Amino acid sequence: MRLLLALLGCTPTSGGTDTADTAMSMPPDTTSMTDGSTTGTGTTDTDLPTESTTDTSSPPAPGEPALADLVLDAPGAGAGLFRDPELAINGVRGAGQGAGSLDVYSIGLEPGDDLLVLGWSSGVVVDVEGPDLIVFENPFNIGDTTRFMDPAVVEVSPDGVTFVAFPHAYGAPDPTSYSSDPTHWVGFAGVTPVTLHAEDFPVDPFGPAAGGDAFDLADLPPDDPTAARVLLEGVRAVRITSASLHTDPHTGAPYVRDPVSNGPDIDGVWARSLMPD
Ligand SMILES: [Ca+2]
Ligand SMILES: [Ca+2]
Ligand SMILES: [Ca+2]
Repeated sequence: MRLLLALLGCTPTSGGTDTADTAMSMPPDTTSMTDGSTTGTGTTDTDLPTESTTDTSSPPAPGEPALADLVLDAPGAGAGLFRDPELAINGVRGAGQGAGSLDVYSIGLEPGDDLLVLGWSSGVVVDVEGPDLIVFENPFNIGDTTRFMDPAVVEVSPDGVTFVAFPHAYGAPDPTSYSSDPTHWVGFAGVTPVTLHAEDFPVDPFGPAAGGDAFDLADLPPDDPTAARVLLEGVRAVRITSASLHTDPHTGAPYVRDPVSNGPDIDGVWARSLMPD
């Protein structure tokens, strides 16, 4: 996010790419997770969820869209800009096509600062017709041809321990090189700019005007036992990690990332429908 601010501050010219100072970029992480396309065993501690202090004064009725309002794990939380995980559950405040929200919690790329896990105090997320989750990160367009993105893998869990990833694939012609074309990043969060704003543009988070990246529980790998549990029991936890910490099966190496990307910045996650836990 510091780099995002640099980007915003230096008002890059149209069509420019990678105009931010790359001195702060880090080498590709060498502690890659096992690719999330199959069941992974999480190390998340969900014992001490942080209660929400969002503006939702009463719990949503069963079946109503609900903002994730529990921080189940945020190991990088601390003092400083964008290190307060409350910003990932306090409502979505998108900044439109050309700017990134600052109302975000920034996930890092290093062990101990590499994930965010959210949940819902009022129930579990269930599979209904169409998308079930929308993840709002803060990608934005730079001129007409380039989009700054922090692609992220999204995983769901029935118990906060075992996770399964939504299918994702990097489809650039050269998968060893980063592409700022959002159509090359399929099934990732952190790709679509956000227009939804809790106060200024409070549209349906699942509507076409909101932005964000949609995920459908029906798309989980059908033969995966964790996916089967998710569909039966519902989603108790959503885990978000940088794509660059996962292995691209096409290359056997971590998914490439923009040299100026330093991790996803999560503004909020909405669920389409909950049922009581
Ligand atoms: Ca669905
Ligand atoms: Ca970002
Ligand atoms: Ca937020």
